[in-house]
Amino acid sequence: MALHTASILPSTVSIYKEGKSNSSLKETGFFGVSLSSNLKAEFSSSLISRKNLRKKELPLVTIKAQTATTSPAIKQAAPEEKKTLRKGNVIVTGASSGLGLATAKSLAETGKWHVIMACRNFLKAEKAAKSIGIPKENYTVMHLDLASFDSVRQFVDNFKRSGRPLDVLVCNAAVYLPTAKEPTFTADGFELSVGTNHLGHFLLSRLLLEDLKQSDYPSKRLIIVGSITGNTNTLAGNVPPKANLGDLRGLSGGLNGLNSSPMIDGGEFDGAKAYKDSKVCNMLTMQEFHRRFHEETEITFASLYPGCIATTGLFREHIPLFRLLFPPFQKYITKGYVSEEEAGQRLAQVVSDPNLTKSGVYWSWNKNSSSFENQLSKEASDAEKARKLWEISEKLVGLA
Ligand code: LMG
Ligand code: NDP
Ligand code: PMR
Repeated sequence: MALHTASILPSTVSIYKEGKSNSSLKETGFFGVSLSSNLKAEFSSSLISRKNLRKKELPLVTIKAQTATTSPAIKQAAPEEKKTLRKGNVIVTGASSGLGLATAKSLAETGKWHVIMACRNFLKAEKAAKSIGIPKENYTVMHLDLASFDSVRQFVDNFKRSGRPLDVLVCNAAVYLPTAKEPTFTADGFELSVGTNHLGHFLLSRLLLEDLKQSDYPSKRLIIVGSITGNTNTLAGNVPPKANLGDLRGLSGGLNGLNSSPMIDGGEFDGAKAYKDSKVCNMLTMQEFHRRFHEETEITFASLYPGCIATTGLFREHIPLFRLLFPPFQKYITKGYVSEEEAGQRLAQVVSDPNLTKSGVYWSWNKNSSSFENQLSKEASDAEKARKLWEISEKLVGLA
């Protein structure tokens, strides 16, 4: 059922591609992040010893050992020494359009990353990768439908069988159903927005955590895309309906719309709210991962708000008037607009910049397009709620 629901969604309209940043709210940004400065992410090879390189190895990239000496976390190598650093392997969910596709491109074209595009529509992803010009040796499309736990498990099995190490996982895919009058559900019977955006990613991340832990890459990361609209400490987060997880009673009940509400807080179905709630879950999950696993695994856990990418497929279900007015509104009035390309460079920065290794951080960009650690709302940083969310979620996905 979920698969069917997913496959009938029409594709996006692109109207505007560029924009300026916000000056009053620090959450947004402007151009100025060049690929070269963002992706100067060569890590010192001194951390990569030959014994660490795995058997089924991928093409190697040669870098100069001194390129990454600016990062305090990285040991300095002898100046003359040249060593090899294998390509990083990054899984990006929902890389068939919008932010995920732009991120895949930004990473793949550096030649330093192999991007596993984890997508529900294989053909669409292949076509998108080709048409945007992602070098074919730098990506692989693998099927993943986050609206089905079976599919998530199947994807993880397939990935493990591929023999690739996993260095970074980016949980990017999402659905937004603002005009739905009635809830729709995942294959496992959970309301589709929270089921896809949160529960699917929660299961995926949990199942791949061990792989990330095993990675010998200089910096391994788990990144979950958040948003300003889930944060009620911002103007955008106060546009109704506002995110609110309440006491999680609907989630505890299974979000099935039968004997429980399809909404996390137990209220009436509202598609826009369900999306914003799912983003709060994403941001809480990132922090809970950090608290539980950062010290032990040395994985960097991070979230971000990439800016308002008003032209993506995220708004495909919104009314045509909204899709027409939203980009100029964000571009000229809120100044929160960011192009897909720019947003992709920002997420690529969170994946690969050696300066962004701090864990537990929610990144945003200011008007000069410099990244900064942003403050989450009270609810989105509530540690007790994060713990409860974690515990309920692991029951729902069958891990506890
Ligand atoms: C609801 O509808 C759905 O019903 C609900 O289910 C849920 O999905 C929810 O949060 C999601 O949305 C949304 C509906 C009502 O919004 C719209 O469809 C409008 C989208 C916003 C676009 C605003 C258009 C404004 C006109 C912009 C024109 C662009 C031209 C740029 C050219 C500039 C040239 C320099 O949304 C609401 O929330 C209701 C709000 C009512 C909208 C009123 C718009 C006011 C715009 C605010 C700006 C005020 C500042 C003006 C100053 C201008 C100075 C230059
Ligand atoms: P898009 O709709 O362009 O991209 C969403 C991607 O998710 C698509 O590739 C879509 O696949 C995929 N997807 C949806 N459902 C599933 C599923 N069940 N299984 C696997 N993949 C799925 O939107 P954006 O690029 O805008 O969104 C990307 C992320 O950015 C989201 O997490 C969103 O919340 C976040 N974000 C977006 C903002 C914006 O302004 N656009 C602002 C802040 C955050 P398909 O191509 O097959 O439809
Ligand atoms: Mg919002 C002041 C800045 C600002 C920013 C950065 C956003 C981002 N928005 C802002 C303001 C406003 N928005 C104002 C003043 C309004 C009332 C007119 C407004 C309305 C609005 C709507 C109807 N905005 C929206 C919608 C949506 O349907 C989008 C949404 O909520 O998706 C969940 C949306 C968004 N505004 C944003 C961003 C980033 C979004 C969408 C994407 C997301 O959070 O993932």
